[in-house]
Amino acid sequence: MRDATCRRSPENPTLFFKKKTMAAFPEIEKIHYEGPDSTNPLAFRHYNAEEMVEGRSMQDHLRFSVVYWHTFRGAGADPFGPGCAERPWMLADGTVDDAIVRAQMAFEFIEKLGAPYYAFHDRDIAPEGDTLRQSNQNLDAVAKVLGEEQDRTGIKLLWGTANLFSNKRYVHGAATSPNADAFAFAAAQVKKALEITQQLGGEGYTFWGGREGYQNLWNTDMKRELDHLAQLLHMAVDYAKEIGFTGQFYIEPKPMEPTKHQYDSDTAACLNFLRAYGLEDHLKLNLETNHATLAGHTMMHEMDAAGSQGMLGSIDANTGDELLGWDTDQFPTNVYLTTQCMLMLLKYGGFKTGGVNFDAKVRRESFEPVDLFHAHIGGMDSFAAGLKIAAAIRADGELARLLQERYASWDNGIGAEIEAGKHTFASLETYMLEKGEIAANVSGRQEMLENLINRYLY
Ligand code: XLS
Ligand code: NI
Ligand code: NI
Repeated sequence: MRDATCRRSPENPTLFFKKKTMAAFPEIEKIHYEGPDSTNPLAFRHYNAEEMVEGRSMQDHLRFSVVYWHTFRGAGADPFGPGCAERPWMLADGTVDDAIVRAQMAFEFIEKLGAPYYAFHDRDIAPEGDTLRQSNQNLDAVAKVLGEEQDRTGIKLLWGTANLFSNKRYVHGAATSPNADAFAFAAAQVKKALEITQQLGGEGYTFWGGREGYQNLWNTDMKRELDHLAQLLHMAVDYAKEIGFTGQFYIEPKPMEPTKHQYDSDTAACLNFLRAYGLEDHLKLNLETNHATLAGHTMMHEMDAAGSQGMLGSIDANTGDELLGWDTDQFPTNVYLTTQCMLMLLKYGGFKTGGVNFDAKVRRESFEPVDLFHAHIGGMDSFAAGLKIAAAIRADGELARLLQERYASWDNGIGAEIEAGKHTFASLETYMLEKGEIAANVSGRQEMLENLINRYLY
């Protein structure tokens, strides 16, 4: 095996230099668009970066991003066994040198795939040291290389974030921990992660709750924990201002896992939280499909809920397993789903700073490096197909026309008057007393509309 011959050992201290020149995917060429008739599994059939859709290139619509955590740090561990994935960058002994090699290999992957963005947690890119100071130095060393790789390839950072959930110090949460020192450590970590994100030109910064929730209300002061979470976010907003970081902040809803209840459980809960604490002008939502389904919603619902409030920022593109009840974070391959996502995105004007971020992992059984390509190609093609179908639905206009028609009673007469604020309970009582009964209701025509959508799909 290629890996084995390269393993660093006390007898072979020069391995680092060898590894540096090693390609992680020597047998894989750059992935190209070959069109819908292609049968090449390592080619795009729908994602054609330069192709124009609604006056914008596919690349600019979709802004695909590869995540560092699942793709370059995940090895397929599950509750029943350790990771078993073959990953050329996991010769690893956890040093900064290894992290640097991994960074270079990560960029080889993203470049061959042709995704324009990536995203990371601080602890994905560099090992945590024995002290905060050491961890920060490790981050600086790897960030320097990431910067060089960005310059070399033109790949950009969609967003950065801090891992405030893996280390045991965060066993009770980070910002919402009963231990004030955990809050302080989290604040220091976010400060540094923000600096690194800014240094790398990151277009955003994401807060996902991690362990910000509770397992048991008997030991939880909910109000105090929510206040603290808001305080941490305000500190981040203040610090961004101080250092001139102009990227977009996001909060990523998730209802449960790892805790049984997370405070940022869904779009509605996040919006309420942001507004209650005066944060609504500073954060938008980063919505993830599998989190939406865990919350008992569809992704389309979450995107509409956020978009309708001007809060749709970015999406973590993945999907759950229909038969499993947890966050399996699989790659999205369902074109019905991607069509819904792209319809919502186009409806709300597309991404400004966000992107289609593949917060997704290959399943444990897909343990060969090439599976990472298959997974991302499938996700990108599914979203590209979804984009084309969504654009066709919009160009045709039939769905929009039927929707408009359904609300026609609001376009003039009493509906228009109510919308214009011209009525009160008293005046509506008078209106109804005179009229006696409402105008006839019309069928919702769900089945017809579902058939209409299928017309664009097949
Ligand atoms: C976990 C989250 C996480 C965030 C980033 O479920 O999706 O990966 O996207 O912290
Ligand atoms: Ni996510
Ligand atoms: Ni998830």
